[in-house]
This record gives sequence, structure tokens and C-alpha cells, in this order.
Amino acid sequence: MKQKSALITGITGQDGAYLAEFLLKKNYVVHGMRRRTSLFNTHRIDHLYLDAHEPNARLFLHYGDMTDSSSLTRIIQKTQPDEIYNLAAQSHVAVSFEEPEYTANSDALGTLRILEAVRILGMEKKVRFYQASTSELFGMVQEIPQKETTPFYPRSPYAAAKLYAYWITVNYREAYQMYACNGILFNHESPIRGETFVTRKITRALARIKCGLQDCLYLGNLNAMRDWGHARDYVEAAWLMLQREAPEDFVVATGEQRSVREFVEVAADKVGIKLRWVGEGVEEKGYDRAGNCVVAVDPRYFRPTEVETLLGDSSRARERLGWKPRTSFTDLVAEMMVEDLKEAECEEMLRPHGFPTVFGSRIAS
Ligand code: NDP
Ligand code: GDR
Repeated sequence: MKQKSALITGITGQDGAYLAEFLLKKNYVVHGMRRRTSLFNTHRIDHLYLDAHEPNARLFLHYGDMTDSSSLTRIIQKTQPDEIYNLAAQSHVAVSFEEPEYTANSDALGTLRILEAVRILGMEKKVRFYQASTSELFGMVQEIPQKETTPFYPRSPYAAAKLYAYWITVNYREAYQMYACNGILFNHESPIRGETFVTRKITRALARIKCGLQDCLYLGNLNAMRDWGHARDYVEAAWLMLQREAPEDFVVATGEQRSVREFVEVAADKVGIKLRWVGEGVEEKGYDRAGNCVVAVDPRYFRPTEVETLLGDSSRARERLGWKPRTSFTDLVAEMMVEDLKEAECEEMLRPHGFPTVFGSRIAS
């Protein structure tokens, strides 16, 4: 059988790293697009990378950017992939309120640029295209649980940009008979989740509090409800979507829902931290007299418009892809806590020797 090749945009992100590992295990040649940054941004995939001169090298990186058509067209022409996974995006909902135009450029127009590049290069019958769509499309939910037929109601510049990307993917499928599909993925996390998303912010902060490196955990809306799964399980669903006879869009979710507050409670329980909840505007820091760790609400983390509740129904993916989540919520939290504790313990050891920020920035997130 011919060895398949895949191009992953966003390979340096959480999902890109898990997907690259998954595809390499399936014997793919994997091409990843990375952007130029002033610091290294490949730490999530370093363990997968072999120097291009090595005979066994099957992972290759190319510089490009979602806002630069010329780089996208060049990379697709050069790599001639069988499958394209479009994961690159400004993926932070809160940041999209600060950078709405850039978010639209990279997340909405960036998707169009890839689809157009495929068409211009005459590859529309050869390439299979996966678009990283999102449960944020449901926004102000119109139906519980949300499935493929639930109406969309985006609540952020990020979600509005992803709405365009969703529909342009559908349009290229219908207009040019491209194999193009949307994975409407609900929140998925892991130990390599970006540090400013709420789950990782919580596990990282609790680990640092446990090691005496941090005083207090500040959060925004504690009542937001999310359907949280493991990223490792979700990239398998993305791959399965491109292995079918005909393209179709799929919701990927666990079907279980927890609040941000519950996430904190389960994570704190794993490390034996007792919690004291402090409301908005109350000035209290660190451990209280009873030895409880303070979790405080800071309105800075509220969003101009919030998505209060998300719960997915992934029956279609379960029936037609044979997919199901493998990792339970408590196992996910435990895995994240264990890894963040290891990092915090290293930082605790190194700090007296003058390495205070080796494991990330101390700027509040
Ligand atoms: P991350 O934020 O971890 O990764 C995003 C990736 O996109 C990084 O590799 C980043 O590069 C890259 N990127 C961002 N902007 C550009 C740009 N202009 N040009 C090129 N590359 C760019 O996201 P996740 O891995 O969590 O998510 C992957 C995709 O799935 C995203 O599109 C996200 O919106 C979507 N999604 C995620 C869900 C989740 O719960 N994780 C749920 C549903 C959808 P760099 O490393 O240099 O920053
Ligand atoms: P989300 O993820 O917006 O769902 O988008 P995030 O973890 O940022 O927020 C989840 C919920 O937690 C609330 N929250 C906080 N969020 C952050 N980041 N920081 C806080 O301090 C905090 N306190 C409370 C938020 O208000 C929200 O309700 C993620 C991203 O991966 C998107 O790219 C993806 O499309 C969706 O998931 C599905």
C-alpha cells in the first residue's frame, strides 16, 4: 500500500502534536506548518522530530502562516499531501475580543486560503481536507445536547470566524466536490494544553500552590459548563473522518458536562488541597487561617459575551465512525495534575539556583 502523507497546520499546538504522533504511528509521512517566532515553539513535537538527514525521518516542518496565501500555496504544492488537517488558529476565545480582526484573518480567511490553494493547484480531487470546527459555534445554545443539526449562534469574534470557516468548508465540498469536512469538536484538554485555557490554568496553579510557588488562583466565570474530553482521543476522530467513502460533518464530545468550579474541586482533591472560595471584589490572598487555598473571582476574566453551557451529542460519530472517548473526566484531570506537579516540583528545585521562570511565564493568565 502507498505510504500516505498528511499536512498539519497548527502542528506546534496541542492537537497538532497529538495528531502528528498518531499519524506517525500509522506510518504516514507528516508535514507540519510552523510559524516563525522569536522563541522556540516546537517543544510539543520535539520528541517526534528526527533531523531531516536521518534516513528514518518522516516528520518535516515548513515555515508558513495562515495569513500568508503564498506560503500556504507553496507548502501544499511542495508537499503534495493526501490529507490536510487545518488546525492552525488563534484559538483563544477571550483573546479574540482583543484581536478580532487578526482572529478573522487567520481563522476564517486562513481556511479559505487553504481551500483556494488546493483548487488553484488542481488538487481538489486528490486532497482530503479536515477543518477544526468547534462547539463554540453553538454559543447561545438553541438545543441541549448539541448535535450536527443544532442551529449555530456564535458568541465571540473567534466563534464568528470559525462559523465562516465551517460554511466555506461545506461550500467547497458542494461546489467543487472536494472531500472536505468539519469536526465540530467540544473542549478537549491534556497535559500539553495551552497554559491560559481554564483547565490547564487550574492544574498548573494548584500544582504551583502545592509547591509553594504561587499564592492564589484567580478565575472568571466559575459557573460555565463544558463537555471536556482528552485531546488524544479527539485527534483519532479527526483521522477517522478522512477515512470514509464520502465526507460528512461530525460532532465529537463525551456527553458529560461539568462546571469550572467542579473542575477545580476534582483537581484540588487529587493533590489534597482544601479550597476556600472568595467572591468578586474580596481582597484575600493565599492560604486562610484554616489552611485552605483561596480561589478568587477576578472580573478581568469575564468575557463580553459568554458561552454558559455546552454539552455534545456525538451519536453520529459513535455510529458512523465507530469512535468513542476512551478517557474519563477524572482520569483526564488526574493526568493533567500529575504532569503539572512534576513541572512544579522541578521549578521548586531549580528556583534556589536562579532559574525562576524556566517552565513558563509568571505573567498572570
Ligand atoms: P492551540 O492554540 O494549542 O494551537 C494552535 C496552533 O495554531 C499552534 O500551532 C499555533 O502556532 C498555530 N497558529 C496560530 N495562528 C497561526 C497563524 N496565523 N499561522 C500559522 N499557525 C498559526 O489549539 P488546539 O491545538 O487546542 O486546537 C487546534 C484547533 O482546533 C484550533 O483551530 C482550535 O480553534 C480548534 N478547536 C480546539 C478545541 C479544543 O478544545 N482544544 C475544540 C474545538 C476546536 P504557535 O504554536 O506558533 O502559536
Ligand atoms: P473555551 O475554553 O473558551 O471553551 O474555548 P477556556 O478554557 O478558555 O474557557 C472555558 C470556560 O471557562 C471560563 N473561565 C475561564 N477561562 C479562562 N481561559 N481563564 C479563566 O481564568 C477562566 N475562568 C473561567 C470561560 O469563561 C469559559 O466559559 C476552548 C478553546 O480551545 C477553543 O479554541 C475551542 O473552540 C473551544 O474550547 C471548544
